[in-house]
Amino acid sequence: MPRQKLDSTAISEKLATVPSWDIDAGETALSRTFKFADFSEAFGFMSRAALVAEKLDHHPEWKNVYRTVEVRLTTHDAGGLTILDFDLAIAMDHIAAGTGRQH
Ligand code: H2B
Repeated sequence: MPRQKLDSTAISEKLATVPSWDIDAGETALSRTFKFADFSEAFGFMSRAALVAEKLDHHPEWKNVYRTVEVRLTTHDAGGLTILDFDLAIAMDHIAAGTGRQH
């Protein structure tokens, strides 16, 4: 049941695996701002993340301005956080770690 909404206990446990991400007060979304060396690195990150998103059939809300990418992850179908949000967050962390990310 990957698109089953996680309860508060499960969310707390999963949060420990994504320390670079923030959670909103209502525990409905994860967010992280990535900053890269330049636009090319930022867009490269987005391209690779897009392929993972398609594979998971789970898609980010995001915004790119030059070398910054703001990401928000939530599961619209569930109205909150599911395991898919954490899976995508971890995948994005790994992709960013292999690029010219600066912060
Ligand atoms: N992405 C996100 N973030 N939340 C969803 O609920 C969602 C999705 N649902 N990608 C998927 C697509 C669904 O619409 C398709 C039909 O599987």
